[in-house]
Amino acid sequence: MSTDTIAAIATPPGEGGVGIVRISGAEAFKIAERVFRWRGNKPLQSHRVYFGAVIEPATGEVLDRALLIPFRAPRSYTGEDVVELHCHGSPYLLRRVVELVWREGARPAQPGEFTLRAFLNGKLDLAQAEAVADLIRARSEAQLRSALALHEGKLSRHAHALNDTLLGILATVEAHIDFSEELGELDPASLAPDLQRLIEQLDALLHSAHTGRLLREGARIAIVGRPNVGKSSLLNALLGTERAIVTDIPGTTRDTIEESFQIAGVPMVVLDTAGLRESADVVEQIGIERARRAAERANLILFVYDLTAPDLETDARLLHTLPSEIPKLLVGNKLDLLDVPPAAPERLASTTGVVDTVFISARTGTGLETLHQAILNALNLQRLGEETPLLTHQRHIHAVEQAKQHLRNALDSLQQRLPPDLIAVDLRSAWLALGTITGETADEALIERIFRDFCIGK
Ligand SMILES: Nc1nc2c(ncn2[C@@H]2O[C@H](COP(=O)(O)OP(=O)(O)OP(=O)(O)O)[C@@H](O)[C@H]2O)c(=O)[nH]1
Ligand SMILES: [Mg+2]
Repeated sequence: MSTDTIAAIATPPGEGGVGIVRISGAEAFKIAERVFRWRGNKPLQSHRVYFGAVIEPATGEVLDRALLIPFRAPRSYTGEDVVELHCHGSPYLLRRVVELVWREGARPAQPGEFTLRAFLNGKLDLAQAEAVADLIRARSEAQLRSALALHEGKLSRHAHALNDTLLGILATVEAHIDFSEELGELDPASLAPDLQRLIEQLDALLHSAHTGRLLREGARIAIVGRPNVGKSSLLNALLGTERAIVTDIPGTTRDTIEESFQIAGVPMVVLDTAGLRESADVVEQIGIERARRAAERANLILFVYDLTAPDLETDARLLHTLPSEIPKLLVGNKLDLLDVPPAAPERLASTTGVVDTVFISARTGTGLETLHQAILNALNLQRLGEETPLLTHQRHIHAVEQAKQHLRNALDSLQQRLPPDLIAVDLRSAWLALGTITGETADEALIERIFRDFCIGK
């Protein structure tokens, strides 16, 4: 590992109230003392804030009045000596300050290099380092919460515990290789249940991946149904604004409308589509085609029908033409116009993929809260962030899938009473795969790939 001193602007490009230049490495304090003048000029003490001036050491020219915070190793972000210069947030000024710091002996930091050093110094593991990038990119409450959980080490601890159990099993198997005479043959009945349980725990993790991905990318919800049932009204009600045109003319919506919103902090993208019907109108036909495509790419379909003018025959036919594998909520609309409670739409509800029925009035807002809950339930998001950590990264999903496959092989070999060294090979591969989550078993190429995606200054 290189231990030279690195420096970069840590705040985003553009003007801001404050801009930060970060320096990390053995020379950080020395460089800071050359480019910064403060009252008394006594040696810098860790974890204090100094008010002073950034100066050109050669000329004494003042570049900015600024704050300086020194962090002595190992109590810093990177685990090395770190100095932060909090200047005024002018891109030009920050450029001059960082160039001055480079001239005085630091070199420009690579993308993610501060966090890489934190990882190499044991301040963070790989999953936690990835969480730093997630935190920076979080755009909703739910993304923020899942990034914080990852950063705080929830997944790391879980992966670590699973790998510990795995090592225990491996130790038993290896003992049977080394001391086969004393210990006799490996007994499948004694090890199989432990292996089985591990596989189940990995399965539970993989199950959370679906939720994790929805959180990262936002769930796509398509509103579909016959013309005039109130799809655009529902879009407006969900968004709380008059985004889409609503009229009593069937066929009002032509093009698909896509908008972002959140339910309980979970990011969602909702799509309003053209009403589905046979149409001779070319523009409407194209709209209907787009509606079908929107439905095919959705995580959830809200199938809206009109409680006041039910045509269950046609609705059932339409429902059957939608992709059967995508979950659907039946949304009976215009509840405000009914004098009697609506009947359960059994004909429709029996269609494959229909998970629930909700009655609403898009006009008055009745039933919207129930619909929110039904959407979270249908997407399996209602028990967010409980015991099992969420797998939010493709890399972590892959690691768990690999580990599970190796454990399956090990279990097969065990049950077929194959030699213990064969079983040990699979157990070791599973351990290697699972350990890449925290980086315990990650190789250099993997580590480099992860930090390459970071921004400079992080
Ligand atoms: N009373 C009542 N009227 C509603 C409700 N929701 C929609 N409407 C009315 O139903 C008509 C159609 O509403 P839209 O939202 O345009 O229906 P749509 O499904 O988007 O129609 P297309 O875009 O033509 O497919 C309008 O006159 C709305 O005001 C409701 O909950 N109650
Ligand atoms: Mg519409």
